[in-house]
Amino acid sequence: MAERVLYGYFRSSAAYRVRIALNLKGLAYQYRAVNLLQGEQRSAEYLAINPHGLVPLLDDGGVRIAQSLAICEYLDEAYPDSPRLLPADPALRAQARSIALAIAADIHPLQNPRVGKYLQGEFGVGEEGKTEWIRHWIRTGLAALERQLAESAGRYAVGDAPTLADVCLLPQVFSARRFGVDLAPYPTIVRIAEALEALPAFADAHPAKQPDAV
Ligand SMILES: N[C@@H](CCC(=O)N[C@@H](CS)C(=O)NCC(=O)O)C(=O)O
Repeated sequence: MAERVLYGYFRSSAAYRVRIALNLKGLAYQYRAVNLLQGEQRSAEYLAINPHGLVPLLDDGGVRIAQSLAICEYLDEAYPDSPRLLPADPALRAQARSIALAIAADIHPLQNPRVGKYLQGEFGVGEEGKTEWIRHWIRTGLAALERQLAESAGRYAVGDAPTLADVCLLPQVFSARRFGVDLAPYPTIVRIAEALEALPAFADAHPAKQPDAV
C-alpha cells in the first residue's frame, strides 16, 4: 500500500487541522515532525518538498499537497466514501468554507511564528508586544465568528456533524488558549469546542498527543 506521510509540528494549528481531517476520514498516516523552533521548515531538505517553508504538507502516495484547506478538500474528493468534511448542500458547504477561511486566511496568518519574528527583528517589538498583537487579531476574529456562529451553528459549527469549519475552529481555540486569550466573551465557540473535544478524531489530534510534543 502507498505511504501517506504528514509533515507537521505538534503545536502548528494548520497541521492540527489536517490531523483532525485524516482522523475524521479514518485515514492512517505516518507523522514526520518538522521542528519549527529549530528552523527545520527552512532546511534545504524541507524546502525541496515545500518551497513555502510551512507545515503542513501531505504526501499521499506521491501526491504532495501544501496548504491545510487544500489538503482537506483533496481528502474529501479522493476519499468520498468516508465521512464528508464539506456538506453536500451548497449553502451549508459555503458556510463551512466561510468559517474555515475566516480562521485560515484572516486570523491564523497573523499569529504565525515568521510574522512575530519579523515584527521583533524589523520593528523592535518586544515579546509582550508580539503576544498582544497575536491576542488582538485572535480576539477580533473570534468576536466576529461568535456572532456568525450564534446565528447559524447546530451542535457543531455547521449543523450536527463535524465539517471543515470545525476542523479549523478547534485548533484556533487551542491557539487562543495558548496565547492567553480570555474565551468568556465567546460562549458559542466554547460550547462547540467542548463538543468537538469529546470526539476521538479531534481528541487524538491534540498537540499534546503528538510524538514531537514537548
Ligand atoms: N495557510 C497555511 C498556513 C501554514 C502555516 O502558516 N504554518 C505555520 C505553522 S501553523 C508554519 O509552518 N510556520 C513556520 C514559520 O512561521 O516559520 C495552511 O493552512 O497550511
